Amino acid sequence: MHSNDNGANGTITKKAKDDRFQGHDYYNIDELLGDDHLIARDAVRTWVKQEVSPIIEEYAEKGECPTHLFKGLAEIGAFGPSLPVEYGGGGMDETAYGVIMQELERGDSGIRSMASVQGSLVMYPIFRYASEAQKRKYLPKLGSGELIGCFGLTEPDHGSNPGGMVTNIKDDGDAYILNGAKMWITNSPVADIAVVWAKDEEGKVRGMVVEKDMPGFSAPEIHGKWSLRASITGELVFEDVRVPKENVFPEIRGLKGPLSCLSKARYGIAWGAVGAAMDCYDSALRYSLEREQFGKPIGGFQLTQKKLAEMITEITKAQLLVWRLGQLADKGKASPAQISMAKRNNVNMALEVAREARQIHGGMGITNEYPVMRHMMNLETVLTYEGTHDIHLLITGMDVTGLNAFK
Ligand code: TGC
Ligand code: FAD
Repeated sequence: MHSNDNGANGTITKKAKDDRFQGHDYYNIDELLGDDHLIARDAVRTWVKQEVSPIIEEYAEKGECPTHLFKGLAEIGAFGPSLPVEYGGGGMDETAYGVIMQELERGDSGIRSMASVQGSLVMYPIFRYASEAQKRKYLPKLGSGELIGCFGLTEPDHGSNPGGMVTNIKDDGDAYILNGAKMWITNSPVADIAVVWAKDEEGKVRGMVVEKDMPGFSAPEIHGKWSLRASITGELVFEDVRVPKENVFPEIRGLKGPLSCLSKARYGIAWGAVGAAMDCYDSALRYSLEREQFGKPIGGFQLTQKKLAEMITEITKAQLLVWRLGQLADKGKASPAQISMAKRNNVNMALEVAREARQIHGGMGITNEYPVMRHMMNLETVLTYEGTHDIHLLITGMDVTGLNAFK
């Protein structure tokens, strides 16, 4: 695609140089997207450039979440882009949701996490499983960022195997009494509400909305993360919390409740990871053209070109994977196993790209002058949360063999 890039004397023209950095759309995937997708994509890209890029290194270094961005995220429609407008969403399709996540994660995985959790793990379960009264009570305020939510599934002793959870509810007249603890919960210390999954007296997994002021509920922060440092993570602790029965999702029973929400969020992560990879590639490509060693740009060395060529090849394959996944999702035909394949492939791809990009930057690659080390550290979390790399492999394995490696 860059065959006409050389000037008369074989040097790279300024225009060709600029063209090289247009979102790295090597296979003209823009042509496969609708106008509404491109408008949403460009609006979020601009917002990220203006609001996220100038501050993100500082927040990541401090280990602090830029909570002031919640409002802006709401304004650009990042919370529940594919949920109906009357329930606080954006009324767009799944592909639009995907490109929005891609652009947010180009900024930072933690910023994409803020939106993933609010839209896919808090608004989506309330939209799908709560009573009409609960939907009306919570969804518009979540969509506008007036309320912040979190999602509690993982426990200290039950991560990959959430079915083993011990957090439980007991019937007590007009309320349930909730006891237990959740671990590694994105946004929990700043959340107004938590969507919590707990077992009832029959051992069935139930979902419910717990409000931060309910006596017996606390959400201490987890400190010491070297990854996703601009995202706040905490626990959820429940000590005889009285949860009114109207806060408990009336119909849904079993693990398919929370797992259906994970499908929604994993889909967004598969797109998001492409954004993080693009940002690393972009930085590495620029650096390789500017940085000179042995009297010429390091981009002129074959080993650097190998790295860059492999990076853009893998990014392009990942773009095509999520583009097709988006089509399937828009028809309601994306299976959980297809989503697992895309989440696993694309996050791993992004991590590999980040590592290669870090090498191209040499020593500068470990500093906060460039975004690659931050992306690389973030992606270690992304590889693990929403189902680890190996859990998604086993989901694919189960899908293709029909044999369940988990039982
Ligand atoms: P299993 O018996 O296979 O399934 C139980 C029921 O659930 C159904 N199901 C799904 N439904 C919708 N979407 C999915 N992805 C589904 N996966 C399974 C399944 O059909 C069954 O339905 P039914 O009607 O027969 O009852 O369950 P299992 O206990 O054997 O577990 C399987 C396994 C290991 C794949 C599952 O537990 C799993 O995915 N584990 C990984 C846990 C995980 O991903 N945790 C994520 C926590 S949240 C998080 O990380 C948020 S990070 C947020 C951020 O900051 O961005
Ligand atoms: P474990 O399940 O203990 O796994 C440890 C290792 O064992 C992994 O490599 C895993 O792949 C491997 N393993 C486990 N079982 C098998 C098996 N059957 N076969 C082969 N290998 C196996 N959770 C939430 O509920 N809400 C959130 O908002 C949330 N946010 C998070 C934010 C951050 C920053 C992090 C780090 C995690 C977050 N999580 C959240 C939790 C996340 O989903 C879990 O960390 C993840 O599911 C893995 O669980 P675990 O850490 O307990 O690891």
